[in-house]
Amino acid sequence: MPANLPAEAKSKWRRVMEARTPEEKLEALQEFLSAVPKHKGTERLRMQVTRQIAALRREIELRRRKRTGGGEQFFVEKEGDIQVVLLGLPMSGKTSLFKCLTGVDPADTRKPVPGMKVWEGVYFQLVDAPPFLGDAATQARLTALARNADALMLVVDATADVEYQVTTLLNSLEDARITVKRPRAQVEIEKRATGGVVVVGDLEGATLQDVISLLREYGIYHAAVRIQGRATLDDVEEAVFGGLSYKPSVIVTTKTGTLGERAKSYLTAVGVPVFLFSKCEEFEFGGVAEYFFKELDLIRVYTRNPKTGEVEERPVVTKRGARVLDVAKMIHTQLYENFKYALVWSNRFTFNPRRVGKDFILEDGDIIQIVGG
Ligand SMILES: Nc1nc2c(ncn2[C@@H]2O[C@H](COP(=O)(O)OP(=O)(O)O)[C@@H](O)[C@H]2O)c(=O)[nH]1
Ligand SMILES: [Mg+2]
Repeated sequence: MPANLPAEAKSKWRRVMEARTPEEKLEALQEFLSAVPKHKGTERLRMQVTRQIAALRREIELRRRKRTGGGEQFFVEKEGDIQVVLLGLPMSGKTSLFKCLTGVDPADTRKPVPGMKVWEGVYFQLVDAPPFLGDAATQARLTALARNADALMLVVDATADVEYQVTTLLNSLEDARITVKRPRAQVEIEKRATGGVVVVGDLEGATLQDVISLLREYGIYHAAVRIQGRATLDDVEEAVFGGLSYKPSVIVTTKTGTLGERAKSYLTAVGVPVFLFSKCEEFEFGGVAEYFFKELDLIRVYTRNPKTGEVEERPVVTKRGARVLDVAKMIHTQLYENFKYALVWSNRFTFNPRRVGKDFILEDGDIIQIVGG
């Protein structure tokens, strides 16, 4: 990573951060890039900045077209628990897969079309997206759709060139700083007006003071640095240049029940789970759903009606680590405001139910009854 950047490059990076328009930013990025020395240690940074410049050029082009009435942004309001966008080249089988899973038959997919699929009480909102075309405008709109989603299904025609299709999709996502594989560490830097530098999460081989000094070199004096996993100083520095956004993803191959050896070995190297779609009734959506659910670090909590003793069929879906009070808030503000204690049924207890307080941490499958005062 960008070890030992000269002071000149660092000060040029400040100009990038201070840029207020895409045009200003583009110019500042180009100047920055020319100030970065070329050696092994800066290879990744240079590649990243090059991609950023390419993405920005596309954004500027898109804006220009919009002004002349050329296009609009794609956006699908989230419904259900997990939003999954289907991406693929034209005729790759997106709409067939979408129809199979949701029962919805889109008449027109020049705009994204949503549908719902339930798996074990979890509501997946699937979005059949327009196809990836070669043009920059479509690409920008589709990656914006992907960025807003929780997870992605990359749909590829197994009777055509699999490697070409997957690399096209992955390169476009990468240009938009979206990764389909879980990074070792995820670092997010939120700049603030006051309060100094605060680190939330674990550092590896670095101290808070190291982070403070590093950020100061980039002209950042106040920021919240949030880390998932364990981040090195390099990971933090990479986040200064715009962090990666992780979207759990699967590849779905279509139109045949078998894959050629070439396609198989290529897909293995890509390293995301692969599912075959040829006959609708044989498609293993359960495997896809379970993978997303796990990668997104979610749990299901079931609520029990105190009057009838019945357990609601649809669980509350929330992040692992959620406390009783967080779930109370999600069910009803009244339950939250009048909270006294809760009863929890869980197969990890020897005796059920257990009476717990507001900070008790729930787990997948727990049943909860909230008692107010
Ligand atoms: N034989 C076969 N044809 C398929 C399969 N999935 C899609 N197709 C066909 O491939 C074409 C493109 O499919 P479609 O779902 O519309 O692709 P989209 O453009 O990605 O939405 C259509 O003619 C489909 O009937 C499949 O599993 N088997
Ligand atoms: Mg389609």
